[in-house]
Amino acid sequence: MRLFVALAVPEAVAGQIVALQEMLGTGRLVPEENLHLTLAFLGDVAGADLADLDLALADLRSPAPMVELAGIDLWDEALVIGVRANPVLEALARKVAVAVRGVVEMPRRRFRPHVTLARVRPGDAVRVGRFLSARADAVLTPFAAEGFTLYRSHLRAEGPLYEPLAEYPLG
Ligand code: 2AM
Repeated sequence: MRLFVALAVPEAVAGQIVALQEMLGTGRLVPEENLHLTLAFLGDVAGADLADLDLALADLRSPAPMVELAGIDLWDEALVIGVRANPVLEALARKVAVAVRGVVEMPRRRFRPHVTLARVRPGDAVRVGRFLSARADAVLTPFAAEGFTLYRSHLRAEGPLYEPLAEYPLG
């Protein structure tokens, strides 16, 4: 099963992202219920490892990071909103990686915290350019992440379905 660990985006902030998506007016928008900040992408994990993964994540201790989404950028075909520098969040992502690697292999990748807003194509360039000129410096309301979630991603023709498997408290 395809798994990842992420922070859910609270409703009020998700609403601000939806307003940005409406301004963008092009691309494949990430549905509101799918908005998240990935802490670790595990890829394909055997079902037999799930219980150990759950125990390892449940053991993790971290303060609740204050997350401030700010600054929109285009990473290849992904339009993303970044995160203001955040040592607590970075330490949390490291702890998640250590917990996960105690159970399954996971590729080493630099943690670049972001929330993906939309996926765009070269044909969307004019609208994306206009949107970035107007809103690249967007700053959203900060939120305290009071927990993190282990998600299963079901890939479907109409877009992925993210199924929360377990939630772990922070703070
Ligand atoms: P993205 O938002 O930049 O697309 C579920 O797929 C989540 O895991 C997404 O947030 C995705 O990031 C992230 N992710 C990180 N590495 C990935 C990979 N190699 N393949 C798919 N998703 C990945």
